[in-house]
Amino acid sequence: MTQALKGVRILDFTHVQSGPTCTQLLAWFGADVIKVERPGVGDITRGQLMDVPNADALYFTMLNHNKRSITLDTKNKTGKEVLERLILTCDVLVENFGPGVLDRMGFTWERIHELNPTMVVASVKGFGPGPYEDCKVYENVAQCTGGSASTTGFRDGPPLVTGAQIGDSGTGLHLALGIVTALFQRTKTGVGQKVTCAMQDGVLNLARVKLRDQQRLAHGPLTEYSQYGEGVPFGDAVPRAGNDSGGGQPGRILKCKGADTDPNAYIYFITQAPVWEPICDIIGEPHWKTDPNYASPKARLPRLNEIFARIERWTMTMTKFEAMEILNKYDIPCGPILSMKELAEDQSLRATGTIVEVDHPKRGKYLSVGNPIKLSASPTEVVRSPLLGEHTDEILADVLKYSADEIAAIKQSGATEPPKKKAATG
Ligand code: CAO
Repeated sequence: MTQALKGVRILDFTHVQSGPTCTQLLAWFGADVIKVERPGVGDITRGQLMDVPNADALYFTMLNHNKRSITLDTKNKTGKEVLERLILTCDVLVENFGPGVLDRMGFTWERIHELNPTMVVASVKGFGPGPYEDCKVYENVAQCTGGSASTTGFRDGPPLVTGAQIGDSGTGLHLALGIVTALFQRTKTGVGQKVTCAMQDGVLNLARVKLRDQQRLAHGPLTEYSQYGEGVPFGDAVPRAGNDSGGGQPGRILKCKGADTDPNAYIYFITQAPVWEPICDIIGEPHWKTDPNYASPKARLPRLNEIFARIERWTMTMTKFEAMEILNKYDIPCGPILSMKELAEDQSLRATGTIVEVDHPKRGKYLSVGNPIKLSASPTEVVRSPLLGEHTDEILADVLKYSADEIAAIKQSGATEPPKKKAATG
């Protein structure tokens, strides 16, 4: 079976997380992704949070599967010429350098478009045009400036960032969609275009329900937020809502058996209106089905703290998995809080390829998240990340069609290798 993006060649000029997430997805769909890295250094994540000496860190390996690596000093004259040839040969250039870096290298959009009018040029930046466009940005900055942090956490605590990398991986995902959309448009127009995703915009897109609530505030209190039932007045901005559900069906995280010692012995419980009657029966409050103070969703809103406290008395009598089993029988939406350990050991995630075991020549076996997007006619096989410059020779020869003499000259120029340290004299 062939893969969806087979035949598409990507010049992967990305580093750290946001860009590499995007190009890894494209590689998983079959694109030939050529990662360009600085000689001797490579993507900084190769050496960040290292756990095995002299082996690429998991930070790198888990974001760069199915790619080839070429080392190239793009500030070197010959290196620039090689980069130009790559631009002529590839369909897409993806980058997430700091603002202005590509321009300073001499590769403005105009220059790239002139070299290869069919090329799609895709960029992640921290911010779009405006007061912050020149700023460098990492994950948590994006979470804070995109509306996530101000709406995450508890009302009486500080803003919180989330563990899910919505700024980096979230924006990489947005960028991947932009790229395949631009490639699709190219099949009709024959020309490339610029694709840009700002991390602030990506986070705001993921936090759009909170912009919904910001506007609802103008018309009255947010009745599904706990603070409404607690009689705490709302200010002029959307407050943090703890674990309240972000939707129209109230929900909370509730303790289960063992929560005193196990930090993850909790379940998310949603009191979806159509299953209110079975909820009342299960927790032992059958009269709530008809009591006007509890029978309708509207009547329940000011009493959510009391209702969830009662449900928690029930969930605390069993484990999160036992609770889930009972609740699922009645189609009551719920979800155990799964630890990373539990996810790593989950056999069904292994079976679907969402968690994969990968073998690496320097670090041995490790777990990674595989392709979360399943295409029935484009299977993904996760292949280990490349060593730094592992494919330099084959890319120069097979992709860029340099002769053996030309390759020797490129190497001689220092374009693909770090400068040699001068031998000590005297
Ligand atoms: N050969 C020669 N030089 C190279 C090179 C290569 N192959 N690859 C990169 N460089 C050089 C660049 O030319 C640049 O040099 P100048 O500053 O002299 O022009 C230099 O490396 C640094 O690039 P940078 O600004 O992208 O890197 P940084 O470590 O200072 O900043 C980051 C990192 C992530 C903050 C910044 O790249 C950024 O803001 N990116 C956009 C937003 C983003 O994607 N953030 C998420 C990152 S994941 O958390």
